[in-house]
Amino acid sequence: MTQAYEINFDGLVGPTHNYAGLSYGNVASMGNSSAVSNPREAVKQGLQKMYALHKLGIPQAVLPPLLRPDLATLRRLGFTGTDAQVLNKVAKQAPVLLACVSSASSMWTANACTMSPSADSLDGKVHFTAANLANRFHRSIEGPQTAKLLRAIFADESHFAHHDPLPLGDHFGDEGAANHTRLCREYGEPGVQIFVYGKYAFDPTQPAPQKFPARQTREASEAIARLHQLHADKVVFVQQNPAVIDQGVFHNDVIAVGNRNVLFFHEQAFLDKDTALADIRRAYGDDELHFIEVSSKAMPLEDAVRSYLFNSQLVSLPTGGMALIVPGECEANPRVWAYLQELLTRQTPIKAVHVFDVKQSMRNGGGPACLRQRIVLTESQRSTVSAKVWMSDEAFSALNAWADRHYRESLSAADLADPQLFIESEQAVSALQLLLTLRYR
Ligand code: SUG
Repeated sequence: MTQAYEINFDGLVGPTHNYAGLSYGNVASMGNSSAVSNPREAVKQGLQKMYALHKLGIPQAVLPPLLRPDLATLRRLGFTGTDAQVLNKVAKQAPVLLACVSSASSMWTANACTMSPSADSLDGKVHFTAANLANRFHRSIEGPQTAKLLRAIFADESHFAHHDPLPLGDHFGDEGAANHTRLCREYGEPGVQIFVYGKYAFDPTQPAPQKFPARQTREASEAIARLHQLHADKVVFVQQNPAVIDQGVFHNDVIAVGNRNVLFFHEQAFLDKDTALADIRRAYGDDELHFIEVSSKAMPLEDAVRSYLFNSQLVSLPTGGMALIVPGECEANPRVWAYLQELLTRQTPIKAVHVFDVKQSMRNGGGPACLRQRIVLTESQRSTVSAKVWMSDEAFSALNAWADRHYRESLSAADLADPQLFIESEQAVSALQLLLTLRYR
């Protein structure tokens, strides 16, 4: 086995971070529609979390934001004139489109792609499929841009295989790693990949949510497993419980998280839990495997969704054991906090809980786990990445200074039409490209 590391690539929150209520089925996004945001605080909250994990000895890197507002999309939709005229027209004629092309949603890099480590793929390459995010228009424009960004960072074709986003449309709706978990003994060993889907696209007789959308289809998950050349006996497909989607669990990572030999999940997460766990156990083999199941009695679904307990990052500590990286909302909820204290007294690999304030992102339904994409690389794969994406003392202070220079402290819906905001965003992205020595637009 070649040793490999799991690196958290966190999304840097973009300068247009705002609350527009764009995600039907995501209770935080729906509830905070038209609140005033603070983009500078948002990016700094993310940086604090990244830096703290780096200090804990956990490999950490950044993924830069996509440029917003995305004027090219507005021009495709028929808005003409100078940049300022385009913004003025869309603000008057279709403000919801302005909100869509202004969303800083690329910050939730769990949705950027699905990544498979080289140990799992028949051709021995690291595979990436940028997510098409077909279900939400504001997110669907990310896919091709994210694919370009990933190709720019992981450029060495002898190590990395990139796949275009799946065809757009409901049938192949794909939300990336938010519905994908990998279990393994060591990161460099072959692992089990669990693909969680919300519905079958081509078979309407199968169970599906009634109220809110199922963003990931079984057919999309199967396509990714094929593209990534995964061994059939190491892949498990599991249907998410449609009833929890209808209660606001719009991605599986809102109700389950896995790392190495631990799967931490809510009792109601899966449609057929017993079969799911048996399939995972079979694919994993005989080694020690921990299923940490949280009952509805211990944790009503509503508390889980509001606190984002399961949107924690579950990370391996260099000192041994694992830590849960939870949002402040978990500490603020007495039931959730008591549960976490009790969990730490049990004989499980989870030995610590660290709390972070990522409220700016949480108000749009993005917790700690949404903000990061996990990428498993060997040392030789990692050495091919020439961009300065790695977290360090120097990077932390340079990125904070960059945010101070380029980010506003307040943004409302009305501000999105300001042509100056577009200019500021372009300047921020250009400066960041220089800082990271990375061209991605
Ligand atoms: O896709 N929210 C994002 C949150 C993504 C969370 N990611 C994971 N669970 N992995 C979404 O719903 C809200 C934007 C707004 O309403 O302004 C938004 O896009």
